[in-house]
Amino acid sequence: MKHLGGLCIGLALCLAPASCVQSPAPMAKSASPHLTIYHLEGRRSERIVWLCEELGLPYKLEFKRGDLTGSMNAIRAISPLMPVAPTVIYHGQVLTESAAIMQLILDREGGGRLIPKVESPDYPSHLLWMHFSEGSLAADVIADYRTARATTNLAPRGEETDGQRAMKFADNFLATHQYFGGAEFSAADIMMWFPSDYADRIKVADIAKYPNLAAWQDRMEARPAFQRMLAVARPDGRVGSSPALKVE
Ligand SMILES: N[C@@H](CCC(=O)N[C@@H](CS)C(=O)NCC(=O)O)C(=O)O
Repeated sequence: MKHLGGLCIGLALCLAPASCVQSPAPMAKSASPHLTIYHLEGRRSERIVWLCEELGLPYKLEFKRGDLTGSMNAIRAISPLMPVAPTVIYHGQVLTESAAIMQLILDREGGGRLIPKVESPDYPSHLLWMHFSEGSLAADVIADYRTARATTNLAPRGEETDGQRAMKFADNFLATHQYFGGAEFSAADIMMWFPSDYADRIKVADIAKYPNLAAWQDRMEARPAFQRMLAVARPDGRVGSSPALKVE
């Protein structure tokens, strides 16, 4: 993937989607967004930024560029008992859980976009993947990672790990579907991208072994809204102070 323009972002920035990529001028006071996304570079908070960019919704992004600890301190200040990314302030309410935040935004502001019609055959799959992304894939991949760190042995003698099994299940679905929402791109794709990419990033699963997932990831990363998300949410093409990711 090639991406990322030279964009400066401070600790707090008001963003008008689409218009922010080249020159993220702060929004006028009257247009002050009702959504503030507390963000860690390269983490799940990118889902909410990506969603807003897909929908064309304004938002304010809070993070400390290149400083995951500083970004986390800002999160802790508003959500001391559950300091995780994403944490958002939406119409004055402090909320966590990316799927719930996405659902809320879609219910209130999506106008039917990015969710298949409830009566359509795609809706059950969309729901499955919306929840599988955190309930199984992310959970299993992160459990694998912790096991690997604790034991220096991810799976005895080539056995499939739970994270790899979850990757295979997702890959198999994409053999017959363009998107996790079925025929059309949906919020389920936004939910699934993070753990699929993360599994490869933290070496729990080699994405090359899951060709349908790999091709789908490329399609996701080519979306203009995804690129706009990267430009504002990973302005240096890297995660906190770690080396640059996917930047050639
Ligand atoms: N299920 C939650 C998971 C949130 C979460 O664990 N976020 C990570 C970043 S990707 C985090 O903040 N980790 C910091 C920590 O757990 O201390 C969601 O989907 O929002």
